[in-house]
Amino acid sequence: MGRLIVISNRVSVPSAAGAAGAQGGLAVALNSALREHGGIWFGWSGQETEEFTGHLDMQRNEGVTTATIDLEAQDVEEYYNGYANRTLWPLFHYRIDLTEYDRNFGEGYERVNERFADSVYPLIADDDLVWVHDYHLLPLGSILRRKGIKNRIGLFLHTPWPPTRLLASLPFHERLVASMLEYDVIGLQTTEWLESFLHYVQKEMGLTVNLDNSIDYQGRRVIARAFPIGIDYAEFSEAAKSDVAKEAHQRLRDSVRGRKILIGVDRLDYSKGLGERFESFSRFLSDHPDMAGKAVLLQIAPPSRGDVESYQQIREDLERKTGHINGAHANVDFVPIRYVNRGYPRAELAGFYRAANVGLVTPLRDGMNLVAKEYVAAQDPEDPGVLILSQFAGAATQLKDALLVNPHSVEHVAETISRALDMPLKERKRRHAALLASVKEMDVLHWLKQYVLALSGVEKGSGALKSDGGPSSADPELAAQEESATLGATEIAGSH
Ligand code: GDG
Repeated sequence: MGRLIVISNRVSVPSAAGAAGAQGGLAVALNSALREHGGIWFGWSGQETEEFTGHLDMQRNEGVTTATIDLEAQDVEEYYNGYANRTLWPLFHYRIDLTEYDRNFGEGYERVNERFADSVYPLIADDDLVWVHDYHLLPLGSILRRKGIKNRIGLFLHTPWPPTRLLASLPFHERLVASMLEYDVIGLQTTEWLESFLHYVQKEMGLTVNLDNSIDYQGRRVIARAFPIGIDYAEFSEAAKSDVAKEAHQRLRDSVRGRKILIGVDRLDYSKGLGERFESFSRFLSDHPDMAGKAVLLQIAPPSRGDVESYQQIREDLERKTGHINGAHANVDFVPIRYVNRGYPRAELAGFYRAANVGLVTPLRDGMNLVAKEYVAAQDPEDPGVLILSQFAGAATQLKDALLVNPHSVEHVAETISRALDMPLKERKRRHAALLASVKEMDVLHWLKQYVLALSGVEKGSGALKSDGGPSSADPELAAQEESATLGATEIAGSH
């Protein structure tokens, strides 16, 4: 089998010292996948240049080869801050109220997708599997096809797929989805998003979906399937046992002096339901005067996409809300919400999860949610905490032994917090054992294998193979760069 060429918006590889900051879920998963399978990870460096050059910076870090390009400021504004994060992200998370439609964004999105295609093209050898990730790059496969790439090309979408009626509000929606049908495999996180996608192609494009969920389009067959992503269980449970984790665990426990801990860990994003979560916790405190001063919510929320106004807005809202709730419930030696706008290394995070009696994972809409799985993996099986999970996270389809909640209902979440804190050890152990079995079995390697199996099982595109033979061999300069790629210090950054 050929190599895996992974393409995502951002490339983010941990340094030898370990991840020091916030990495988005996609980055964490792709790191594990590439370490296992080998190949190249291509994407934007996160850097801006005055003029786009297409220069590829190749490095080898921690067993993963990366190839990155810089983008122009206008690209970043129109493609990343614009179409990706002000149009598609809110729309795909059902936030049509926040969705902005701007022709320049659309043009920037297409231009950057072209630039990605031009830059990655020389890296692709005949037998490589090309695996494109996420909403930033939906049309990339079709551009690569236009350039003559006959390889197997797959897409995996990390976000939800919106209902047809919402998607129909996007100008040129049909063109966007039609471009996706140039992939061989379209992977979604859950059957709910899959059904939504299939509904769109049937209702809006009049296509027939076969019994195996494949779609016939312009003489080609496209496979659409759910591949629920998991965490790197082996890596994370090791991290949870490390000295760093133990120290973080102890530090947190000491700091709360015998109080119960609830934990939330999320990129600062409106889809994560942080405001509703804070209000639910406040309601819990109001409804249970006996718990006054006895439970603390630790919310870790590293800032994300700070150039986009709706993210500045959510940050301000949360600061106001935290101040308000803390003002109402604090006393001289107790502050109920610890709201922290920074990231922590993964091992510390694992220690914090383990110290917490309750994991509060209450997004309003989430493709999967890896935090829920990390919380489960980090628990002590002999005295585990309780996971409270939104029914609107993709993870809810797998983690059925969590306490599932409607995150919009402040009362329901407040009652569930009370139930979680009172849950007898026997029930906690039973629920945790079931959750752990699922997290372990459906880990990131399982996801990787299932996807790669599906993609490699596809018959290679019809028509002539690429005439120039492909990458390392075809382009001596790139081959040399690839070979000499050194262990450099790559900046850790969220891939979103
Ligand atoms: C997207 C989709 C889907 C967070 N704070 C810190 C930190 N994190 C890490 C977590 C976790 C990851 O970021 C977040 O992953 P999620 O899955 O919860 O959410 P998104 O970032 O929105 O990810 C999502 C995912 O892609 C994968 O397909 O599940 O639905 O939205 O791993 O631990 N990591 C560190 N410090 C932090 O402070 N080191």
